[in-house]
Amino acid sequence: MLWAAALLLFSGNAVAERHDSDLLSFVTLPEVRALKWEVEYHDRERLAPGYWFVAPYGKISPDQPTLKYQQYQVGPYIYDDSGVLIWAGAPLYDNHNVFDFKPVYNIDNDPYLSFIVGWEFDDSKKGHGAIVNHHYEVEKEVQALSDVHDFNMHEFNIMDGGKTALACTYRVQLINLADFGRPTEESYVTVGGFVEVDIETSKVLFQWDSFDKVALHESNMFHASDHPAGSPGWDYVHINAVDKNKAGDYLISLRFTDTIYLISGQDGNIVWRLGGHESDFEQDFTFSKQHDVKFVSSNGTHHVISFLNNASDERGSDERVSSVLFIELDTSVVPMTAKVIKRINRPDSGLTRLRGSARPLPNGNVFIGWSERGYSSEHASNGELLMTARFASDRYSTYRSYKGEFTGRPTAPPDLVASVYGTHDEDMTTIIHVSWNGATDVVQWKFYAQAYDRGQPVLIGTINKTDFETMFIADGYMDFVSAEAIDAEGNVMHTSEIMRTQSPSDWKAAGWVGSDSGPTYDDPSIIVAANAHTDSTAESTSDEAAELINDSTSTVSGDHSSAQYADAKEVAKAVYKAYEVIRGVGALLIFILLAGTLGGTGFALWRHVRAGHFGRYQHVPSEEGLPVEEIRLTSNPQS
Ligand SMILES: *[C@@H]1O[C@H](CO)[C@@H](O)[C@H](O)[C@H]1NC(C)=O
Ligand SMILES: *[C@@H]1O[C@H](CO)[C@@H](O)[C@H](O)[C@H]1NC(C)=O
Ligand SMILES: *[C@@H]1O[C@H](CO)[C@@H](O)[C@H](O)[C@H]1NC(C)=O
Ligand SMILES: CC(=O)N[C@H]1CO[C@H](CO)[C@@H](O)[C@@H]1O
Repeated sequence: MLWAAALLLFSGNAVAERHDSDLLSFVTLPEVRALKWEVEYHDRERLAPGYWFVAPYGKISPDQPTLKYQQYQVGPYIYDDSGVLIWAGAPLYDNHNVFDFKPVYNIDNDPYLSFIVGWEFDDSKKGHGAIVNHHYEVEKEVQALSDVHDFNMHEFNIMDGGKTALACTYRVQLINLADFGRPTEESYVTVGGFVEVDIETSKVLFQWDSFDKVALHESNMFHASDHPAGSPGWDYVHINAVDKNKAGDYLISLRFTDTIYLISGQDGNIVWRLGGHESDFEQDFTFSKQHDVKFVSSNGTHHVISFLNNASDERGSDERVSSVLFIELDTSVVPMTAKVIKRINRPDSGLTRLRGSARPLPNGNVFIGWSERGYSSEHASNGELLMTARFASDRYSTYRSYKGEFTGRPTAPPDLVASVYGTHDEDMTTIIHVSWNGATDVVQWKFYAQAYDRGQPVLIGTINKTDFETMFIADGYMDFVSAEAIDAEGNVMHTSEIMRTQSPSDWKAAGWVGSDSGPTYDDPSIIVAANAHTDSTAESTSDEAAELINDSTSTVSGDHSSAQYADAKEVAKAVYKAYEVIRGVGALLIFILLAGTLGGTGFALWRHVRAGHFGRYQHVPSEEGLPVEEIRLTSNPQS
């Protein structure tokens, strides 16, 4: 009894530690275990077009590398708004934590992706900002500044034209405590600031920090009675966002002063403060511990800004629910005014203690990342809730989440895996899985097979793309399989490599009851033609050519004629074997002679196939492949 209970307890723990039902898995990309989503739609029709951009991580500080094999889970990921995976970006930076992963539209006419790559576990690398193009190639890496301990994880904000970027900085300094009435004492503090850097050279063009601008008493984190600290000291302001308007002034968020500041791009002075102890505005609302402060619009006198009012942090809560606020600031009046023009509360009435993001979308909707467990929501412009989503896993979070349109065109070809099953030559089935990591608008997949390595690829099926990975079931034993990704206009976007079909290593042991030598590949053109014929027998029983293949076993009723089908396969194999011989000798003439001696049934069928169903299947050009069909036609003495 006791040991049974102990066993139960033990197995329960083991399951809890190892469970992976919250992760996706793919035949084509077994190394990727991307997170699953739980999505709830309230009004799907009104969602903005676009994809989700998230960067899941387990914990912010990087893990020590291990020699054990690890699958890809952590890093930049794109999903569509049903939670279907579009791009698993973890391999790009080998499972490194990345932050602030988002689509970027202000560089040139193409969309880009930007994110912050986290620091190395042993601090050997400080992390960097990365810009990736729509082929998923790294275009730029902006390095951390030498005097900060890492490339800060909060912000990598690319300015119009893509020449410069804004980033937050943290730096350790010794400060005199005169502001706390203790002029004879000193403490270490971590000052918060930001830089505008040249993306090409990582050179600093503008630098600001709180050291001589924001006094200690503005902080809600440290107080006049606190003991002085050694390095790295008091994190007294905690900068977590920076943006810039057309006038060249910077908008920053200091989380531990509960204040948003406008910093002059001319001289670095504080132009105004919103919130905190020293707000310059008459305001009809409060906020605290805010995140992701951004300009929505800004002219000389009026600004609209958005931010996440988490109203909460690790130590406690100031409000019962976190919210996103859109605030209109009028700086042309005295006193200046700040008014809430939109407030969107967290849909589950929860509190976002850490992190988060909020962005208006082009159609007026608002997309919000509440961070923990990837919890995100989309709202209509009036705040109405349209959708919520979160990771199925409670083991991951994302610092921010974004939505936006994006066209991904990976340079790497689609990945394809094929395998074959069956017990007899007549019941062989080939299962094909295909995916194309990062491709955004594949509409269909076209599948091809070849009769032998240099054979002509024959179209064996066209199906709609259904998920990240699409499965296709092909009749017969297809080998040398490939797939084309097709866009909405029917254009070929890319073609996979030609893959050999995986088969059981011991057919007999696996249940094979056919010939001792095991199954042989089918010629795809014959299978396709035979299927096309049997599919259409019902409609065209009067077809003159059909008589030629009429034998005593065939049924006139038009159901799937297994005899014809088996014949077709026989012919396929005969032709295939003949061709194998030809290839060995290398003489077309011999092939013609050999082919001429093949059974009349085969040729009758062949002629029927060509006559009655020309155009039912197609070929794609092959570099090396001989045009098999044409050779056979020429070889037919009756045609
Ligand atoms: C700025 O925007 C406000 C509100 O839209 C408008 O009333 C004001 O005239 C604008 N000022 C300038 C200088 O364009
Ligand atoms: C494939 O997609 C097209 C376009 O969306 C649709 O009309 C068609 O019914 C789909 N075919 C299947 C088999 O689902
Ligand atoms: C096939 O042959 C049978 C028996 O000889 C005959 O009754 C039938 O009409 C033929 N069917 C066709 C399609 O010619
Ligand atoms: C509405 C509300 O409770 N706002 C609070 C936000 O946080 C600040 C600072 O912590 C509080 O002073 C406000 O009361």
